[in-house]
Amino acid sequence: MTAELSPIDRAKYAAARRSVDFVEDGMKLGLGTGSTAAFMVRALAERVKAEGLKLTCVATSSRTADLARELGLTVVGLDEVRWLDLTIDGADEFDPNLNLIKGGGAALLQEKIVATASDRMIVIADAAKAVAQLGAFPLPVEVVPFGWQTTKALIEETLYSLDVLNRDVALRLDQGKPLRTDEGHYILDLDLRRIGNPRQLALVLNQIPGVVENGLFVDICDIVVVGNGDGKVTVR
Ligand code: ABF
Repeated sequence: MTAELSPIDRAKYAAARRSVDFVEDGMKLGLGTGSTAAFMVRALAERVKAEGLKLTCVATSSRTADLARELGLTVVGLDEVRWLDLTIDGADEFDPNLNLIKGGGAALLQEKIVATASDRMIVIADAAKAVAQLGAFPLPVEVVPFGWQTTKALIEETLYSLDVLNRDVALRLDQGKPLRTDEGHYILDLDLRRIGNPRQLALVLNQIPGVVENGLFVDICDIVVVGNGDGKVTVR
């Protein structure tokens, strides 16, 4: 299978396959969103078929739910299980403290709800996602459609006042038509370059009226499974 994959997809595939080793029979499992998570869902479905595992899964997006059901996995709503043993999901960046930027796939709200409602969260990622400091990847911020341009201006003004944003960077906030999420919300991308205090920024952003959630995952991830282009995997 991996022969025809690009090096980055080989890395994602390797991390995804290794993460499935953490799944035990009878688990209630959160399924992430993105291309690495899709490799994981496929590997999980193979293992369920081969070993007859009994799993109850909760998806973090409609596209993950569709893929999982198509592959024969049992997918239920989060409220049906209330709490999960484990969530496995991708990320856009992870730092040495296992804090994450997520949301490049516009699924951050359901991803954060599901990951938080889990005993453990495992992130699967190719090695390029490892950073010394979060922020090179534009930070996704989910806002309600009502007055979203005003919310964007509020975000800019708030971050200017905290010196988190310098005025030339903010002009790059305009990313054209925002992405719509499963909930019909919009995703804005904050091009911050570096985030000195992810915990503070996450709290500040979510206080701004109109902001639903942001892509900073602080103190949520327990383990990162990192895949490399040669197929080797490290677990941190
Ligand atoms: C999802 O996976 C998103 O939160 C994150 O942006 C994305 C990473 O995508 P990929 O695995 O395709 O690199 O969890």
